Amino acid sequence: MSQSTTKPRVESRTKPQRPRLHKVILVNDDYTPREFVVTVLKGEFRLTDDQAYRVMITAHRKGVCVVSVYPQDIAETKAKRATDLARDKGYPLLFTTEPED
Ligand code: TYC
Repeated sequence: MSQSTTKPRVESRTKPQRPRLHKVILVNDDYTPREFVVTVLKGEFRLTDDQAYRVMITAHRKGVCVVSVYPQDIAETKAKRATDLARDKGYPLLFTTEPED
């Protein structure tokens, strides 16, 4: 009877990678009041007054701004909650998510 002498390889060649983080992106529109955007950024994303104003004004001037990065499920939940807050008030404000590079 032949026996295998190959040692089982227990270590993988590459280290397990951490799951990629996802960006939450704030999208500009012409209707949502600036103050409301700042309030949502502070409440949902825990930004300071100053951080929230800077993110809002960057989106206002450039069209979009990255708010923060999180694991995918947290990014998607926060983007949805923030977008839903705006919908409740009748504003078209939008937060999207995408994988970090
Ligand atoms: N552009 C809006 C206004 O002039 C303000 C605003 C800023 C809306 C950023 C959305 O993501 C946004 N009232």
